Amino acid sequence: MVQILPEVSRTLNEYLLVPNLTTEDCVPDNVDLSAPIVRHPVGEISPLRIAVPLVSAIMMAVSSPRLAIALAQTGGLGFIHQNQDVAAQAKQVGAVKRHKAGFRHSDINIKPSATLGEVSRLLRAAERDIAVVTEDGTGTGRFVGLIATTDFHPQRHDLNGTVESRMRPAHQLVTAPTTISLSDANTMLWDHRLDLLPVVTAEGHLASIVLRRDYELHKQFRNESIDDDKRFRVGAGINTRDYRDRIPALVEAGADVLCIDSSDGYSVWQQRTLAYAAQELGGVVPVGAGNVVDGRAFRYLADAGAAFVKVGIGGGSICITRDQKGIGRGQASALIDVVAERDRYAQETGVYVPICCDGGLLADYHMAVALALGADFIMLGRYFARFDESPSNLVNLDGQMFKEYWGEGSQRARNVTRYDQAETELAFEEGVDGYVPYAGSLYPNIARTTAKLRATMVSCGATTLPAFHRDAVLVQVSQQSYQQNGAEVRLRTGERDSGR
Ligand code: RVP
Repeated sequence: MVQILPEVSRTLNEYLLVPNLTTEDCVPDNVDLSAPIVRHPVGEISPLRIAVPLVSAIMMAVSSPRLAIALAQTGGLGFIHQNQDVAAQAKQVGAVKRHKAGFRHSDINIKPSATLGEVSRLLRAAERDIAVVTEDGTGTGRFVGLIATTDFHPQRHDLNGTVESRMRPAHQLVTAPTTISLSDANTMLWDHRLDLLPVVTAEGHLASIVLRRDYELHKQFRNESIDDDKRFRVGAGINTRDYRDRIPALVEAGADVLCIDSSDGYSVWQQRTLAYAAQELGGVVPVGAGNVVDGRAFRYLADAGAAFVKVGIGGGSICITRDQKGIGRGQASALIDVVAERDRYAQETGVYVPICCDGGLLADYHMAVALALGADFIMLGRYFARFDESPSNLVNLDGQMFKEYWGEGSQRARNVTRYDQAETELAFEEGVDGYVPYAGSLYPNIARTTAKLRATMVSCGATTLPAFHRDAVLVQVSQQSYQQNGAEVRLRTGERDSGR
């Protein structure tokens, strides 16, 4: 007979946290947000931990090497997507592992033939003061010069004039060769009083840039996710079809952790993939599995050896799985069920299997609710897609800046392995293709989000995530509260940070 679960399916949006006593030591600076990523004996430390419990979604529109590097710098972890051939994905993983900290891919570039008006708009949108001029306007084109907001003024210069007419040309600038070390590059920044040092190949092409701003930021990166050789940590998605080829290539490229990328992880295919990684490859790299929404599926994957289990079906901002297939569960209900099983499993077996809450987090405080409900770390797509560091295009729609963002189940991504569809074609879509409001660079956003998480935990009297799991008190909100929260107040200036 059909089974109907007694509980209503609830989302993270339906809960609020009730403060606990805050004591003298319970201050934001004392809050430790570090989290385990992979399974470990109860009472011991996980062999892979991160300082900030945020990881990027295994998606084309989200997890590029650039985003993974920025996220590792700030203490999180990026997962390079598997919706590409094995060699291409391994190359992206290798790019993160080989990245020399401090050298960054140039993202604000313009052609010499562009107008001053265009470069002015570009700089304003990106909140930057300086753009690199390359022959083709890309981050690897022939280096032609630099143009800064101090090089022109709308009242003095015709904005229809070219960038070339006001830029500082390459032959007048200090540049560095690609063989330079970071410490020498930083010395050049100071010796020559530069804000930006272009690193140029022997053929005259831009290789990377070193920013004075990053030198200052670097001192703040006390939380970097790095391995024993001081290389950035990076994760990668795999699937249940070509894992025999993909896993060895990703391990060879240096991936620190893998995750089976699937919308429904409660399958014998995942069990076989995990068994292959454990038996044939001797478990050289931990493999997470998912996604699941109940305790039965958690236990199945934990028994199969999953390093962590990812929770969430149908809640992603770009996801239409619930409409298309009627499959899914509210993220709060799913977490409550899976967390209870994780804790039972730990008691019975002595093994703690971390839980990743994936998708559908619409406000920063939803992360706090998910962690309070027992999640160990959070996977986010829409959140990261909005930043400079995500790989998608920045577009201007009616004067407002957006980044493109599309689901892995959309026609644009056609991730047939994630949705277990036929070889190359999607019979139907499970995701949409759209835009998310542009939110600038990842660094200040992560700082703001983690400041909020710390503040919430302080209010709840917790300075570690295990204490937060143990002590948090949550309450369900009523329909009436939603209506009251929605009461509109017209703001005097600008927009407040909505946390979205
Ligand atoms: P969000 O953070 O709400 O944007 O959700 C991201 C998550 O949504 C991903 O980690 C993945 O689990 C899921 N996803 C990705 N593509 C699709 C889809 O096309 N339906 N869903």
